[in-house]
Amino acid sequence: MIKLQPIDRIGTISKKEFITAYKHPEIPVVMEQLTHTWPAYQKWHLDYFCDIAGDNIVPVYDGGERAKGRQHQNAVAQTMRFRDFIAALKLGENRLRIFFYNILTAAPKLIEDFAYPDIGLKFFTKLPVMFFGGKGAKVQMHFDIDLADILLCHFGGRKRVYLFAPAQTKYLYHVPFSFSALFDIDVEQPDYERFPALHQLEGYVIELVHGDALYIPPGYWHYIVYEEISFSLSLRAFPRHPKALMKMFYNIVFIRNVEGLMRKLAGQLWNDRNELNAFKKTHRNLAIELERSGKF
Ligand SMILES: O=C(O)CCC(=O)C(=O)O
Repeated sequence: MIKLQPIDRIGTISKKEFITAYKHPEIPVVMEQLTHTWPAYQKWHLDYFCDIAGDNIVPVYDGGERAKGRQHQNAVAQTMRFRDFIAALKLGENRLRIFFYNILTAAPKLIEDFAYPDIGLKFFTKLPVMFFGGKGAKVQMHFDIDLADILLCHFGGRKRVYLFAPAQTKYLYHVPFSFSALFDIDVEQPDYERFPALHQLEGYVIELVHGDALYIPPGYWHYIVYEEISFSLSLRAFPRHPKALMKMFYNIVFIRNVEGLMRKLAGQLWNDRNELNAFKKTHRNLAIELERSGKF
């Protein structure tokens, strides 16, 4: 199996300790009590969301679909009323997810239910986004385009999160011009025949429960399995160091637009080429690494 270590769990932590022990060395951690004083900790259950935002029309994504032809993998699959989406989750729906839903614009009343914590991160308060999924839903391995420090505050049922540091990218079959690994990579049942580099992969795992706040350092890859219907609020702090800031703009402005243009022009050929190159590059680097270490 993939080499995984549990993420540290701490009750509370001072700003100074958080910066020294986790932020600067870029190590993930769960702060168990950070949300306990928020109204959200008591109030955030599915029925409450339906009361506040049940009639909102929400975009939903199909997490079970890979990129096809000219359609981007993260294209909106359909729109529906929020309460109908929740009803579908309760009936067992687990492919459709709500992804990156900005509650500041979509359901501003929810903003009263939490506070930006003073832990040494400069949060961007215009982008409190939420994610919802049903039991069994999976989030494909990816990292976030904005390279932000993320505080993923979790509510509802349990959710398993796997994290991999940016240094592990060489084992992750990164699809060029994207922020994702190859679609078929399943961390829980790795196919080592197709993806031998996964033998080298090392990362972290944690099971989040209601109220947990997970710190995800910049550029970390994540793969997520919803064990039960649940939802998370992501608070983000954008990079401040000029080099990281430039990388963020490069991702958002250059990579994303080139990808969009090429997908329009070349359709499925573009997907096929990038998937092939993800295999080629990963296996070439793996062979070099194994040869150097004398294992090949
Ligand atoms: O929890 C989820 O559904 C996805 C979270 C995620 O991908 C993110 O925070 O970038």
